Amino acid sequence: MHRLAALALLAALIDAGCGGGAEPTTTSRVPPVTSTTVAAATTAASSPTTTTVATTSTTTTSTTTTTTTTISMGVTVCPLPVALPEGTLVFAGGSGDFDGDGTSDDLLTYQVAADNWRLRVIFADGGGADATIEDVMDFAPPRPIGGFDIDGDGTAEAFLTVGAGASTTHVGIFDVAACVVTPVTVNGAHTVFPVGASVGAVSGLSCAGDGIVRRTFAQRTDETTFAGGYEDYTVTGSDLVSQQVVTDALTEEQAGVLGQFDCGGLTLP
Ligand SMILES: [Ca+2]
Ligand SMILES: [Ca+2]
Repeated sequence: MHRLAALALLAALIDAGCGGGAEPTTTSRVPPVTSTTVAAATTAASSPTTTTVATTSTTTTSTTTTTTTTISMGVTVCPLPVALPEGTLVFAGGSGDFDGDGTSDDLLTYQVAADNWRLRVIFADGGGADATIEDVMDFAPPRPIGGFDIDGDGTAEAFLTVGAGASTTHVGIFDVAACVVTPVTVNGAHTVFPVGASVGAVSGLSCAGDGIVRRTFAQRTDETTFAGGYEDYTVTGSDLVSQQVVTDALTEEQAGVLGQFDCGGLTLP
């Protein structure tokens, strides 16, 4: 009896085990989760890759375009100057930033004919600009001095000698703007500032870079006394406009210091 009951119980357990085994199989088949995960991972991995590549090339193109635009708008390139014929008498040596681009440009003077001299500015990028130098003394060829920004606008004005006396050097000033070199004038006449000193007279030129150009002068009145002072000019474009003249009686020592050329670090050649 016990044996039969045990067999019946075993048979019942086996039957129940086979029927319940179908459940876990179904549960583990919930693979929708697995396949969804794979599909999502694949999509997510390929999407960003494609997007990143597209973004990179767009940025590069945009950067290149911007740079080109800046170059074409920010720099004015002056025409290349005509090559000087072989044998041309040339004086070089002065420099300054005449176009305000932060690079040093060169100055030179050259002779076209016996009484025809010209000033040339050669910009750092190779372009140039020329102007005729008038009021030149035959025995004193004009020579470049260099550049100094007398009005503080960021571009240097060109200084050169335009002649010389027994004890003085004559200094001329040219304005350089938009590839054009223009003589700086006073009352319509080209600037010619004598600098130097003789026994009886003293003259000088100074500029502080604040838009004021000062001409100094003194004339001996007797053995120990001079009459002299200064005249201040303001700069308007390429014109110097006289603002004031101050004169007084000076000692020989006071007059002596007026005979200087004092514009930045420029020195007479
Ligand atoms: Ca320059
Ligand atoms: Ca200037």
